[in-house]
Amino acid sequence: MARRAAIAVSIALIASSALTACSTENPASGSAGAGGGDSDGKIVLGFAQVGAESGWRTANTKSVQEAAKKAGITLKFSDAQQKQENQIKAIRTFIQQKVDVIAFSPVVESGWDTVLKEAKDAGIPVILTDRAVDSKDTSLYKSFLGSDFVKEGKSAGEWLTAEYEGKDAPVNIVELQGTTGSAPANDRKAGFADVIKGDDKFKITASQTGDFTRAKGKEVMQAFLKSQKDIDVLYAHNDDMALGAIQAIEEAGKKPGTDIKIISVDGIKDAFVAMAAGKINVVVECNPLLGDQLMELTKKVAAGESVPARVETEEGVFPQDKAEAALPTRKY
Ligand code: GZL
Repeated sequence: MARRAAIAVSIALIASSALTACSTENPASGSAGAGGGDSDGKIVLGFAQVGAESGWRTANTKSVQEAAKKAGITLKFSDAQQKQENQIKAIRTFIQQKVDVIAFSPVVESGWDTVLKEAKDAGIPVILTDRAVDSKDTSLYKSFLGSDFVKEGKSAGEWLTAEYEGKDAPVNIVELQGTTGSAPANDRKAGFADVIKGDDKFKITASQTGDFTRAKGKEVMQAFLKSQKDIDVLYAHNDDMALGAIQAIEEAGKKPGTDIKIISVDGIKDAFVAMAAGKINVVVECNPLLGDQLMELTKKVAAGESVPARVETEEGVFPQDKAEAALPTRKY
């Protein structure tokens, strides 16, 4: 009996947290806009965030919230806890509330046409931030603001081919993929594979999702260490999975960055600290600080002005020897 009661309580808790997580309001926000701004004439932006899975995501959320305040835009913010159904629910809520603009980072690439058509039919412009959708109908959104993930994957591959230039021995690679079906996971995998396919000494011997989290990254790396005879390189689609993998590698008595070279993506501070300690060999930057650019685009689409179909962010590649010097200026 007690067990059944405990299960009932935990289900209720999960359900209530999912609901509250879907519609947190920015304290600064007034009542919702009716498509013409809120009660004090401010633009109302509905933002459906992926979740809080990584350091990158936390920095991205902070950037959006701070930029909205600075721009005098009323932000209605939802955290989907990495579930597409929660993001769709949040977008539908924003439509009912008649916000002026909707922006979101699609947790996965597919399955958005229906809800984006509902927003279009309601006359609410949509801006994609960070991640893209695979919809053929590009009239469903006004602009995409974010990174070129294929380029990030290629940069990761280019570092590896340069690192092993002139060597013939096989290079066994394990890959920690991002969230299954997400644009960054699909594209970082494709870009990396495209570069290394030119030299058959490079072999990806195992590749599995770590869902962009430290915990899952550690768990999958533990499995790789058990199932793979030799691992020369880890390619992690984000820093949080790389940092989780470092724990697994050290617990297995190996030296991350030396016994197993590590290539990572994002560029959060913790990754720079690990790089400075010699545990990560290179980080491909992916800029989460999209808030100000998003607010500029929001103002333009709210005023019915035309905006570029794609706004790409500036990013760099940081090899280990650059980490120490770069650390003091890292903004996330
Ligand atoms: C990339 C972003 C990814 C980051 C991860 O733009 O969508 O999601 O690389 C984050 O850290 O979880």
